[in-house]
Amino acid sequence: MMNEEIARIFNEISEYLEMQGVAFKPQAYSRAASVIDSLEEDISSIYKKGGTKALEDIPGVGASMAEKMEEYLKTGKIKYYESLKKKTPVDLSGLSQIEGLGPQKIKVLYKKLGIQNVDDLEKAAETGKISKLAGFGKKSEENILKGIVFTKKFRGRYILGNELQWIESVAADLKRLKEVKRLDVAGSTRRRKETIGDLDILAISSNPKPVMDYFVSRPWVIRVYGKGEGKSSIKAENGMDMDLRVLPEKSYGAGLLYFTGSKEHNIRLRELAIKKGLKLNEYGLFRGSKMIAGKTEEEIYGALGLEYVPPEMREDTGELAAAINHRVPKLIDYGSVRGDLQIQTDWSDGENSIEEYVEAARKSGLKYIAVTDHTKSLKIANGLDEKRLVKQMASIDRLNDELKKKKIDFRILKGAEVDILKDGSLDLPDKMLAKLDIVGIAIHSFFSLSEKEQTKRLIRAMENKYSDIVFHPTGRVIGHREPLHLDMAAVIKAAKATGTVLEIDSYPNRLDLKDEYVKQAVAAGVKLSVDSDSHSVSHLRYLDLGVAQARRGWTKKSDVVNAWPLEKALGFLKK
Ligand code: DGT
Ligand code: CA
Ligand code: CA
Ligand code: ZN
Repeated sequence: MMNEEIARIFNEISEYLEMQGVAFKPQAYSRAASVIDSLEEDISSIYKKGGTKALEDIPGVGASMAEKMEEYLKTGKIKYYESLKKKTPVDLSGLSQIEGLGPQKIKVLYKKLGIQNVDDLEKAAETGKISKLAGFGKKSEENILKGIVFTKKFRGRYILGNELQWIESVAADLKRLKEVKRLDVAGSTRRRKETIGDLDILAISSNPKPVMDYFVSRPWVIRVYGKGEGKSSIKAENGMDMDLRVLPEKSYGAGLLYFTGSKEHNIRLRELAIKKGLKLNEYGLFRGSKMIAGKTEEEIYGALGLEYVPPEMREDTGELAAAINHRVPKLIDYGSVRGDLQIQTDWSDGENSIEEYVEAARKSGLKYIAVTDHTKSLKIANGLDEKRLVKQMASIDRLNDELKKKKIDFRILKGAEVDILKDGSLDLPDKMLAKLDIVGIAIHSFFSLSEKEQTKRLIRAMENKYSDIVFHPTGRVIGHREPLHLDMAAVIKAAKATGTVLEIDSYPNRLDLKDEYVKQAVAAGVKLSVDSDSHSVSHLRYLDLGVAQARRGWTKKSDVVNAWPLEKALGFLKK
């Protein structure tokens, strides 16, 4: 919203002025910023009603600030701010997040060492340059390094799957209040983006005060940035920032649409509205001053002549064209995976026995699982050689017999996560592979081969007639390991040609394939599997994260082999 944006700019102006050693003015700007940020009414509507005079009525806002706000509303820019930025081109908001670094110190670091951003800062601290500056010393250099680590860990983005349970418990806690009529977590969380920055929570309530009182006084709140009846902002103990906004029921759909984003999707929608002579904002869809839609998202999409777009698709990757033509795919539903095709047990590096997995999988509604322990080359994971695999297969036969005798509708498939060796050959001989129900193939070594070599290696492995599924195809680990160098277009083409399934690994820091490749694979007619890659029964719950990634890649149920009944899935895999 406009208010937040102006508050952010005023805060930065304050910091720039402080860097220059200007007296009083920095405090004035930062005071005004915090008032503006906690205002109920949007700056643009205040301005519309009473011009700069009305803006001056805002506590702490003087004539020159009101002028700058007017300039921003009219041009989207504040020249004064731009010139301050040019004079000292440093990433102020990034640097001032580091504990103990204020504008004065940032200025010295820039003037003496040319430090413009956190990366520069880290290099300088690591090479001992900061401790040599007057007023810094060894201790503060150490603290800067610690602060950088902390910032990267706590102020960076969060992996959605690691936070989702907690987020859902927070939402459930707030929903319990009798004053809350409806509550949703919007933003990137609702779009199920693999990483999230902050939380944007929306609610309907006719009595917001007790809701806000409750919100800011939760025991896990470590800082309250602002509290009002329309909006409150806090920092949680895990470092995550959170806004709660209370909206009127008649605007709730418009608010939900706006704060779900993505920003790019919003911009496209607004452009479309303008083309139709309408105006769309977070309060509703308007013709002139008459609101024609706003209560629900469906109503707004409908009034714009669009089919409803699920949140996971709202990334401006062609979804509006699909919605205009009423060709939005019917996405795979959450909870529709019937069998998990990648599970590691205590035969290799998993924590639980096959029996424990069967029990947990049945409880979570699955109809089949494939046991896919690692193979012998992966020594650190206690990979299975042929002898142990034969033994495991016999024990799976016994367990399946028991299930049958008890008339339990559940099947355990014999499988393996077969290591792909450097040359693209597989870690088990064909005569072993022939005995398995599910042959998953995966790269766990030689991560840095060139794109040409790595692509050739993977495609050669896919061409083995026993290969069924490529597990975690690109090998990335979010925030930890870059993806393999692969020509994904060639891999997708080979998957289609060989009938090999590509996996969406649902593990929170993998989500591999990622959304973009999922979309390309689906468009090419390649089939997918959504697996948990469980190393413990508690990981089975990640399957819906994989479904989310599938939805972000426009996947239908018919594209996902393990959303099908077992016989049909095996029919496809073994063909
Ligand atoms: P995040 O928090 O970085 O994971 O990503 P989001 O998508 O949750 O973004 P956030 O928290 O900055 O803002 C929440 C939503 O509000 C965003 O998805 C779309 C909307 N929004 C924010 N800023 C703008 C803007 O400047 N223009 C438009 N049209 N929408 C915006
Ligand atoms: Ca957000
Ligand atoms: Ca936000
Ligand atoms: Zn693996």
